Amino acid sequence: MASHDNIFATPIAKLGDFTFDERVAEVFPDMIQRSVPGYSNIISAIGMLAERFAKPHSKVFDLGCSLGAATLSMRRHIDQEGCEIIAIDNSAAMVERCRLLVNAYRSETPVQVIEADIRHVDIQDASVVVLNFTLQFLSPDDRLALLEKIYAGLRPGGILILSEKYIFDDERANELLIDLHHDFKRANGYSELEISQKRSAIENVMRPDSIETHKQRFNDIGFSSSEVWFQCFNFGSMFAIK
Ligand code: GEK
Repeated sequence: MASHDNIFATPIAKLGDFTFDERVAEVFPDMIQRSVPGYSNIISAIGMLAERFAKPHSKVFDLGCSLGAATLSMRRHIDQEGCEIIAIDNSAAMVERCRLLVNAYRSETPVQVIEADIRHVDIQDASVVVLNFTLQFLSPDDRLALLEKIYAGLRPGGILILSEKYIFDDERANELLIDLHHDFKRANGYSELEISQKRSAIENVMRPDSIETHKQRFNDIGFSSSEVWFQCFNFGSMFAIK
């Protein structure tokens, strides 16, 4: 059975900023399932989108791959000669486990798992790029620079899939969606203490954008179409097509 996330279950005297260390990597599948509404649906649909958009002799990038859930979903669906998946994360603990999981199954589509900072990697000849709950951890300037680099590295007709936590300009709507997310976590067995300690730890490392900000940025960069294709409470996923 997968390890249970109880990282924030007991009072932590000095709450540090959240990091993707050994402890987090160990419980990650449990943590993300119980914390991100719609996570499994999004993972499945990323496979379906990759099946449509992956092209022969092109590259598919999974940026901030963690344990490779999106990579594995895409690998199950892609059937294109010469197509290669490149999964990247800068957490050594995640990359080590991701390699084990990727190597546990055989497939015609090769996967490279690379330990690197996605702000500094080369993106070229891509038909699909996935940022599944990763962009939100970068600073606003880095977000724009990364999205511009992705746009430049995508083939015409290529797709970016961007899943994020959102904020909403309407304060009442924003509060309601945050409350519903907390209800979701309670329903999944997280205590009040866990919810509030995780919130404090993550607030310093994660500053969400609104859906409008994402759309405007896609437009300014030059993507020809973009849309929200999934939303549950304050979490969702968009695509942007070059
Ligand atoms: C999934 N996509 O399961 N460079 C590389 N990796 C980074 C960087 C960076 N600059 N910043 C953060 N990360 C996954 C889930 S988790 C989302 C993604 C979450 C990595 C970080 O190490 C972590 O593994 C991942 O981005 C974010 O489909 O935990 O909420």
